[in-house]
Amino acid sequence: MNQNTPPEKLTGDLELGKPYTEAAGIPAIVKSFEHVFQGTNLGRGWKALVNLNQKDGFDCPSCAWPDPDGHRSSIAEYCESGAKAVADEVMTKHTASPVLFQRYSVADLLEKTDLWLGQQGRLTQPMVLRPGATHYVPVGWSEAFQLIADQLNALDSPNEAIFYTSGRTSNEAAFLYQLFVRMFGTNNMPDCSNMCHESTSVALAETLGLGKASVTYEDYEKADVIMIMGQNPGTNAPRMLTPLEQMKRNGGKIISVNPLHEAGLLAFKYPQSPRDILLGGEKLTDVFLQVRINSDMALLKAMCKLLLEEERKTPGRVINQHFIDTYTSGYEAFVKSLDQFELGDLAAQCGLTVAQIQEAVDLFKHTPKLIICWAMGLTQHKNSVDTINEVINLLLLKGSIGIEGGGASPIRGHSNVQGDRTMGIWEKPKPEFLDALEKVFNFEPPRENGYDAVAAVQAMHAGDAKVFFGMGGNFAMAVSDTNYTAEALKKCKLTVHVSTKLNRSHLIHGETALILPCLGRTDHDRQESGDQFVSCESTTGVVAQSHGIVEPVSTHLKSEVAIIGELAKATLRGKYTVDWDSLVGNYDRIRDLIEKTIPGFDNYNEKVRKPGGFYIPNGPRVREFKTKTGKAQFTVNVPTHHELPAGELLLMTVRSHDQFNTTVYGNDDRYRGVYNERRVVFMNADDIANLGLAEKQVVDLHSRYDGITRTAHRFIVVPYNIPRGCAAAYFPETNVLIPIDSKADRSHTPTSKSIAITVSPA
Ligand SMILES: Nc1nc2c(c(=O)[nH]1)N[C@H]1C(S)=C(S)[C@@H](COP(=O)(O)OP(=O)(O)OC[C@H]3O[C@@H](n4cnc5c(=O)[nH]c(N)nc54)[C@H](O)[C@@H]3O)O[C@H]1N2
Ligand SMILES: Nc1nc2c(c(=O)[nH]1)N[C@H]1C(S)=C(S)[C@@H](COP(=O)(O)OP(=O)(O)OC[C@H]3O[C@@H](n4cnc5c(=O)[nH]c(N)nc54)[C@H](O)[C@@H]3O)O[C@H]1N2
Ligand SMILES: [Mo]
Repeated sequence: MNQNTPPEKLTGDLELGKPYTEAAGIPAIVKSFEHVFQGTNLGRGWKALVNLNQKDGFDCPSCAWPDPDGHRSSIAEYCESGAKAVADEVMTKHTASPVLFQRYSVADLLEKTDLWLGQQGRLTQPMVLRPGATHYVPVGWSEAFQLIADQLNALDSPNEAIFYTSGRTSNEAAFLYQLFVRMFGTNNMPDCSNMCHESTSVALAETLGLGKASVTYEDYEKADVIMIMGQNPGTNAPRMLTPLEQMKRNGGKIISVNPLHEAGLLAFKYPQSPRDILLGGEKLTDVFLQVRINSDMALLKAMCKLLLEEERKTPGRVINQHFIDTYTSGYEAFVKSLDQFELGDLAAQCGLTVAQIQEAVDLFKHTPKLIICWAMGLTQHKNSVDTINEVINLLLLKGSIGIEGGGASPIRGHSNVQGDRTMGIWEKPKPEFLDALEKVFNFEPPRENGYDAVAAVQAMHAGDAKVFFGMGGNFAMAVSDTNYTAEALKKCKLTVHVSTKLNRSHLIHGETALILPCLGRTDHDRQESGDQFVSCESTTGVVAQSHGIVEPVSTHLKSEVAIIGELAKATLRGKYTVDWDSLVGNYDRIRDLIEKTIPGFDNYNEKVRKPGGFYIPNGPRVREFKTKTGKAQFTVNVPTHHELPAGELLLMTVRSHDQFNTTVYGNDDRYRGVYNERRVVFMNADDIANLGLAEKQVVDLHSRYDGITRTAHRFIVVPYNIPRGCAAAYFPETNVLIPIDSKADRSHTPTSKSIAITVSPA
């Protein structure tokens, strides 16, 4: 039994049904309402739903999908996942108040499932776990700040502290947070991006000069072809299905590249369209390429080879030579490198035929209006940066960057993960950013790079870092190698979490631990100058305001901005000239400072008040590429071929339909036909037979790496439509299997989607 993971027990109630062949529709609406109203006070739940993603409401905390630029549904721009995330935050039947912590010791709470922990409701008061204590007890805010400040100031170096950020933190809080951390003296600011789209940020910075999407919301509807790679939008970005449906109605085509036939890729019923509900929804995918795990680079290379062949057949119609000559560099070397690869070999690596790949290429060979979308299926492998570079090679061949209806579209996860980076939450800040901070705030920011998420764990483990401060998130469960990470956190002098809900990271603690409860996205935020709003940046780079509307569950909650302000005052003790109280009292003043420091935020306070917000400048969108060569960069990348020994499978760790990252809403994964159990492993029926296993057999999963075997106990075998040699299971339960130093080259993202495992009867 692993002591730090969710209990490795089975519910004993697993039911298997048929996987869905469409997403949304009536079941999703019903589910949304069930989730909002179950366990909530009716008025709060309804109030929250009608204000979700409205121009004067709050930004949905569930994902970073942008809101439509123009029309918005009058009921709500919501989806089932958003409704669940909102319900999770506004739920009031229970609260995780001091009574809960009095009743259960930390050891008792560790025995509970993540589902149970989340169900205890919102945290209501700051809590402290003193050295050697068994229970968390209430603590006053000022004592809590003093305790943190004393520990921080007692460190031998500011670099012994780590300041993590999850991606829900607003622009205002993020800017203030990084300012405080840099004034304290370190760049140790790992964030959830390190485990998420870091490979994207690295690849796009190398190739396009900006680590962000080059498309706008309208481009999705105007595209001729959208290729969706390694993403499950039906569960993780359901509002994306609305423009996809619209583009299909406009005659567009969709190619899906995924080892699984995810429901949301197959067909969609718009939950707010009576036509869809009566007549059935829109078939979404035209060509489905069921690739093996991490064979996407081979697929993209095969596509590029086929495009070049097509160009020979119809010169001038396939490749945009003018774009290539004017805006790119490295084309010749790239084309030459393709000669090393045989089409048949590349297709075989993917588990596809050349004819299947040709069918996809035929859809976009004569149009540049091609968008490629991707998410975790592309970013969490060892060679992810190279794979994403290959995505860009294809788009550059077609001249699809900087045109209407075309471009690169990483789909970000957390609702403000992109904004947090823009605000400077980054362990590798750009010199220009630090120069601006120095000028505006008259101090010398630290210049050396800090720890990313994996390096932070290793530093704590080695005793080089002693204080862990988490602004949101659930670091212990999110990062890889759960047991190693737990050992690392337990070595700390102090662990602090600013949180809305109870989670396992509060229970895997340092010598002293603090939980600081904060307002969430839905909560009304009042400060000295009156009601405040915050702002967030979507995946397409729109910055818009978010205004909480429900009364906070407890008068003890503080906003993240207020928490940072108080902490900065206590720690820095007037060392710098920032008037933290004045900034906390009126967030407009923070936005004024952001405007002074970060390019693209001119007239921030005015522009952010416009309904729908504003787009921040984006070089690639206007064909300005701030790369080393000043041009968009073709790159030469070599595909990795996973030749696994007999008996091994390549495991990808994915999200179920009933979770938000480490927050488990329920034990179902409706779209995949799994009910009442999360400890399942999806396998190909032939692999099950070959390994001498049977449907519903209970097995252990093992990964062997550098001579160490890691085991995740008790998973139920579920036969599934997945390529041979591949397997899937849910995170965070499987994070025990991923070695801490198994990470992507250059981006250091844990390899959560390619872990070699063996399976043995439990
Ligand atoms: N409801 C809900 N919404 C969410 C989240 C949530 O947990 N719940 N999380 C948010 C966050 S932070 C993020 S980052 C996003 C995540 O959104 P996704 O990236 O959609 O999330 P995953 O479940 O990790 O799904 C990865 C998909 O990639 C596929 N895949 C895995 N390996 C490969 C591969 O090698 N190649 C290809 N082509 N496909 C592969 C899997 O089959 C799966 O469909 O969602 C955000 N939105
Ligand atoms: N094996 C495996 N591991 C993965 C992944 C994977 O696909 N496979 N995905 C990775 C990805 S993409 C990501 S983004 C990370 C996610 O990593 P994190 O961002 O660290 O994790 P979350 O589960 O999103 O964090 C949930 C907690 O955030 C707190 N919270 C919620 N809202 C707020 C708020 O408004 N303010 C504050 N202060 N706290 C709040 C709540 O207390 C809740 O318990 O996990 C990564 N880990
Ligand atoms: Mo993410």
